[in-house]
Formats: sequence, C-alpha cells, structure tokens
Amino acid sequence: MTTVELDIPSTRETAIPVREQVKFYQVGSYAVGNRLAEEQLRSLQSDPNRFNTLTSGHRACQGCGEALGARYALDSAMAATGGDLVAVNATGCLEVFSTPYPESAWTVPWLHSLFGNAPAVAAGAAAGLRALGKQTRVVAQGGDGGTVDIGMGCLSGMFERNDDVLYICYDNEAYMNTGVQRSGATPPTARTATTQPVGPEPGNQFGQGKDMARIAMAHEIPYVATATVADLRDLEYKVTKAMSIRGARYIHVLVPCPLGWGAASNLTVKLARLATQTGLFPVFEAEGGELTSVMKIRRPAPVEEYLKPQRRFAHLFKGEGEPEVLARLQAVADRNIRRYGLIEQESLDPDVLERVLAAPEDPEGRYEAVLRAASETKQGRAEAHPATEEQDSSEMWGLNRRPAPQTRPAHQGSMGQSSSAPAPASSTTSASSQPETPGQE
Ligand SMILES: Cc1ncc(C[n+]2csc(CCOP(=O)(O)OP(=O)(O)O)c2C)c(N)n1
Ligand code: SF4
Repeated sequence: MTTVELDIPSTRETAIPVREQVKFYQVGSYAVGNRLAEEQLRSLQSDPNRFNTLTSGHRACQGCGEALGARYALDSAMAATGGDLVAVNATGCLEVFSTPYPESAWTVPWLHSLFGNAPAVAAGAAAGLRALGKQTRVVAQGGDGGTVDIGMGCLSGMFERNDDVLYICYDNEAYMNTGVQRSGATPPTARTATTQPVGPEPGNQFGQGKDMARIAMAHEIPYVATATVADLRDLEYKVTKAMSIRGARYIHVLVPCPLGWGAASNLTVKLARLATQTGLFPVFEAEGGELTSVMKIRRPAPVEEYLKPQRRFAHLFKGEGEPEVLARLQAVADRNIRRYGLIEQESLDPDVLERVLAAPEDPEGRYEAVLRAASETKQGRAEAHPATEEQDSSEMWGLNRRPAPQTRPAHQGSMGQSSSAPAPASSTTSASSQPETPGQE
C-alpha cells in the first residue's frame, strides 16, 4: 500500500492510501468541532487516518444531507469492523450519484440492488459470507422510498429472520432520484410532484404515511435508532453501537434534500436540527422493541421555524397563512414531545407545557380516517342497495368500541367535521341501532 506524508500539524501519524487522501481545510484543528475533546473522544471524521468509504467526486447536489449521512454512517461502520464490510445499496439518489458508470465513489465492496430488495440482497450476502466462514459484516442502505414503500416487505422479512444486517434508511421524505414524488415518509402538507398542487388542502394528506422506526420496533429486533445529520457524533455513535450487536438492526436517519425540499443548500444541517428541536423528528434508541434512550431537546422551537425556509411548505405561509394547519402540525410535534419525553416538564414554559399536555394523541387523524372510510363504505353500500343496507359498517368492524379520539384543534377536513366529508359513523346513528342482519353482503 502506498503511503504519503500529509502536511498536517498533528501528533498523530498518517498512513492514508494515496487514492483516499483527505484535504483538511481546517488544518491543525481536527475539524468537525471537537477540538476541545480528548483525542480518543474526537469524532471519527476528525481522524486523518479515518476510513473514507464515500470519496469526494461523487455527483450529489450541493448540501445533500444523504451524502453527508452516508459518509458518516459508512465510515463509522468501516471503523467498527476494521474495514471488513460489504455495503448493499438500493436504487435511489445515493446509488445514482455515487456510481455513474463506469465510476464509483465507494472504497468499500459495494453491491447495487434493485429499488425494492436491498434487505433481501443484504440478508443473502450475510448468509453467503457466513457459509464461507467469513467474519465480514453487511450494511444495507436505501432512501425512504426504497425502505418504507417498495422494500418494506423484504425489510420486514429481514427483521423477522433477525438476519445479521444493519439497515440504514436515509430519509429525505420523498422519491428524490426520480423527481420528488411522494413517499410513505412524506410529512403531512408537504408538496411533492405527486401531491395535490392546489385546492383547499394542497400537499400531502394528513393521516397517511408510515413511521418506519416504530414499525421496526414492533418487530422487537435487537436495535433500532433514529438520527439526523445535525448531530453527526450521535450518528457515528449509533452506527458503531449497531455494529457491536448481531442480528437485525435498523437506523433511520433524517437527511434534508435541498432540491426536493426547496431549501438553501447551506441550511441542511440547520433544518435537520430544527426537525429535532421542534419535536417533529424524535431522536431515540430502542432495544428489543423497548425505548432505551431519547435525545432531549433544550427548548422546543415552533414548527414555523422549521417549515418556513422550505418551499414545499410555502403554501402554509401565503397571504394570511394557514393557522389551523400550522396548529395541527404543531400538535404533531407536541404529541411527539409528550410521547417520547423529549423534554423535562419542569424546564418547559407553563404555556408550552399546557400545549404539550393538551396535544391530541392522533393529530394526524389516522383513527378518524379509518372511521371515515367505514362511513364511506356504508354510504356506498346504501347507495348500491338502498333497501338492504341496514348495518353500520363501523359497528360491524367494532370500530366504535375503540376509544374516541381526544380533542383536536379545529381543522376543515379530517380533523373537524368537513362539509364535504361524511360524518364518522357513530353508534348513536339510527343505522347502527338496527340489529345485525346476516347474509346481506
Ligand atoms: C421497481 C422500480 N420502480 C421504480 C423505479 C424507479 N426509481 C428508481 S429510484 C426511485 C426513487 C428512489 O427514492 P428513495 O428510495 O426515496 O431514494 P432517494 O432517491 O430519495 O434517495 C424510483 C422510483 C425502479 N428503479 N424500480
Ligand atoms: S436530489 Fe436531494 S437526495 Fe438527491 S443528490 Fe440532490 S440533494 Fe441529495
């Protein structure tokens, strides 16, 4: 291996292969803001001898959170395994910008899988390596579309079999590679190329989407964590910890995308920080399905601070703005603060504490959407078979036995009773009081 002497005023020796040379712009500082830390506590990235899995020269947009997250995550996994690592990559931005044929920015053995089967390919790679008697570890990675949508079945199987794979989802909240289409991780009201562009409720609907970290926790796998590119030390720590564990592990990293979010490229880290500081993106760890740690927030930032710099939310601030929609998004953040205990009650201002405690359990309106669907089913049946439709479908499904949603801020649409949406079915309606008549389906 060829080595070079770098002109870095450092007490450490450097032995970086020529092809992986790193330029230190902050020479002598160890960079990455941990100059005051003990040498052994400094970040992996501040080590001039670090592994450099994703080299410069790839074609990510300026300020791409996914490129930043992937570099830190994979460098940490490389360090934790002594470089004995294989990476599997679902189709998506990370794959495309890092490997324009015939080039590659990866210095780690790297496999490109289909859009939807990275967990299965990784599980197969891990099994094959084990069969060969190798200790090589496997990391799989993909965007939120590849993970929470098309790859979710494979991922659930990987979790269920407890395959020895760390799966990392880089969540930029849409299908960015193909032109910013909505994914199951797109937040409510965010505009994408495939959400409602105009009308009374533009942007992604409330009540849809998946919380993949919680779905992973429900599989009771050894380790689940969330992280953002705002706290890269935390990301390093979580990947390192995950690599010390065997079995299926999942890390969900929020990675702002300047292009898809319509945000300035120098706001990537700030937006990721605001996502956590508002409570909209809780950062936590869970082991065996149980929450084991949360990253506390010092002062909850109002959601407007996070939403305003992003053009995908610009419609919420046009003219007189959308105070009811903003209140509903604030309620999502407040519910998260309460659900994950993101802040000590005593350190909250009384008015914020009151708001957090009063936040509804389901501000997204998922439960209400289920009720509405039940009601619409009943309506459809009534129209098709007016004479025979006597049974309240929500009653039939036992939905009315579930606890009623708590008080929500009023909002036209799925929060309050909208004039266009049928009222949720209720056990007090005359239809539901009819006895169940078998054989009417
Ligand atoms: C079966 C299949 N359908 C569609 C595509 C086209 N496609 C490639 S990448 C991509 C979106 C990737 O989105 P995501 O996983 O969120 O990653 P990102 O690009 O945002 O990082 C799509 C739709 C494909 N490659 N294969
Ligand atoms: S579109 Fe977004 S995720 Fe893709 S390279 Fe650009 S900034 Fe990164």
